[in-house]
Amino acid sequence: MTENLELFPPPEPNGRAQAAIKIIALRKQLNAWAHEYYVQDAPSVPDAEYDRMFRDLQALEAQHPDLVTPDSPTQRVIGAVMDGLAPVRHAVPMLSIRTETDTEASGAEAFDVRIRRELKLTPEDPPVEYIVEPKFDGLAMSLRYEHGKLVQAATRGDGEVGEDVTHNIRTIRQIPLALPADAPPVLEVRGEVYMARADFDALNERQRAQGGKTFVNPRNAAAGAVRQLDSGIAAQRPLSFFAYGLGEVQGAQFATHHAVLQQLKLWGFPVAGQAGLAQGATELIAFHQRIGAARDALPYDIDGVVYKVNSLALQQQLGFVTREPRWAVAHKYPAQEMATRIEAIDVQVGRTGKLTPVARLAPVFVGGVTVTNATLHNLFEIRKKGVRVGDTAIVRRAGDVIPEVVGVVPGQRSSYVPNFRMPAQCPVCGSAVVREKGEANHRCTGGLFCPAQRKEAILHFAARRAMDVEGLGDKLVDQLVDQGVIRMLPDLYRMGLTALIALERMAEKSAQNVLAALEKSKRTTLPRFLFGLGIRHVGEATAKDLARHFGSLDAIMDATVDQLLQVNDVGPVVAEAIHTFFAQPHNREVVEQLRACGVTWEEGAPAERATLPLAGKTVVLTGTLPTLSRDAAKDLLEAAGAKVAGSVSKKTHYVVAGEEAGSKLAKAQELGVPVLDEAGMLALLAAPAPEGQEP
Ligand code: I6G
Repeated sequence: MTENLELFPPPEPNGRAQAAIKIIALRKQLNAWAHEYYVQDAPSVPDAEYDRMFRDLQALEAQHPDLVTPDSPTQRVIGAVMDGLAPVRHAVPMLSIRTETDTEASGAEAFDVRIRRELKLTPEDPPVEYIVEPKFDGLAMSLRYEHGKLVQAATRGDGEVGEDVTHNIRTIRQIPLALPADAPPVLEVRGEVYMARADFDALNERQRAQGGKTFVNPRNAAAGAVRQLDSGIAAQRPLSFFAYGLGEVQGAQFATHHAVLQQLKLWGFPVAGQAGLAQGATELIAFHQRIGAARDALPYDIDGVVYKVNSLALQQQLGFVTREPRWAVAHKYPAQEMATRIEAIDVQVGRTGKLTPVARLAPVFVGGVTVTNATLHNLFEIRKKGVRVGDTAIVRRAGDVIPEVVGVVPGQRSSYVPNFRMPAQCPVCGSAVVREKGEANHRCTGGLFCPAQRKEAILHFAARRAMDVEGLGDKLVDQLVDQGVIRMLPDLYRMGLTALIALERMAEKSAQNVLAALEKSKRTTLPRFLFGLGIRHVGEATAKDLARHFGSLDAIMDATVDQLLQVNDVGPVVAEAIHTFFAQPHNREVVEQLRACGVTWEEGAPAERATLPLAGKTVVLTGTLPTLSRDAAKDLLEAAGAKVAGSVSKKTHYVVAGEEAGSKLAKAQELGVPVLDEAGMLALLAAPAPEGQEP
């Protein structure tokens, strides 16, 4: 930017001619950068640099209002609010395109057969050359440039007469307001205005946050934006554009559609990167399949591909049937959105206890499969979308994503239907259902008891940082639960060798190892056990704080919310979650049974934090210690009241360093933080609590 500023120094007073030259240069540079950013997706300068130059241009134009022209990058949002959209007669009609509804490969073959027949080609003649482009799910648009300046943007309308939406289309950064000098004096560019999926999601998110209307799909959002009367609103709806053809052109000629696309690219228009040439039906089919396979990964929605005869002379020879060109066809993919009736709304309980309302649908073919269920996400989504049983819903299924109800067709309800309500009890286990403040999801509080959550609960309980049962992975847990060997957590400690060996691919030796690991896990610590119970919001650190504060499990189980709030770092949400968990009789029952199976830990008296030897001290571990694992050292330090941190600062009290300690050791030495080895750390742990010394 410094260089550019030197190129364009501030204007001298009254230097109108000089200002005009600078304005032109600034616009040229800004347009080039905008093209790199919005069309090529390859910016060469940071945004801040663009913004600074943009402000320079604004300042210059403010000093010389007579030099402001509509094609200046400062003039994209013109600020005027229209009374209505004026009709525009297209100089060359905007055609529609024939659709090949056969979504299978034969759709491409049928098109090729028709073309060859029309051109009277014999089987001996070479394959016809086609061009293939993705078909965007957006709105057709015609952009008219006169002497290189955008003068009008119009919708398709009925093909003859569309609507003037220039004020909104100017806000689309991918659309050039001015063309290079070699552009013909009259040029109409035809293409599709659309909204990228990420922009659509962000827009809906913003609308939701502001309590505004959300949109069912990117196409509807784009259509709404294009037809706004106020360009200020349209500017906030992020639209994109792809060019795919020409309308009226004076002063330029082309031999092929491929050449048209190449030239459009050179004039600064975005052209679909997937477009390409295909020789004959076989290559059309390959294209259809290749773009179809990439469809879900594209950042925008496409509903098919368009095949066109590449030679413009052949296009002319083929001509039109009514309003459709014979030389082009849209070959569709299976629709990703379809309308169907909602027969019922059920509630499913997920592995983590989340309750998900699911719409039971009249079967509908969407996204290539027959769909009978679609997620409604949560109660708030249902309310927002206004979904009720009996409604005609729009169901979306894209790729492998779970089908979802994106909205309902308005005005179809003939009688009163009550609003859907979330059940107060879990439909699987009957435990209380709760929704925490500020959360959208309802959850079952059944935890360990709820069959829907069983597998997840077992895996969490057995995890390394919890009970550390080696060898109890998800495949084994799947089998144990599916075969009914384990119904609740304590069954883990009750199953025998015979039940394990009976499982698929379980050798006796492996079964013995699993049982040995389970036996070993019985001797544990209170924090590990507490963490292993999977109480919502109780992570390792909270489990440690709870154990330290209360000393025994019974004290924690019987604590009131107020007592729980006394614990370090426990706030109202966490206290409530712990209290609700232990208020469920079945959760207490699980705990008792685990104890009865021999799970033990050492309990202590409620700790006075200040009497712990390392109370108030921050320690950093680095390198490999000779006998203790990192986790074991951390457990010991935390049990002694220390806070174990990840990085060294002036506030660190000790660094415990083992072999191959790196930068943390160097930092400690640099800051003069005391460095201990493992023996030094153990000695420190054994020492009485030091009083009030700071490093
Ligand atoms: O509606 C359309 C979408 C895409 C088209 C089209 C297209 O090409 C990629 N091409 C033509 C020639 C027409 N409509 C009429």
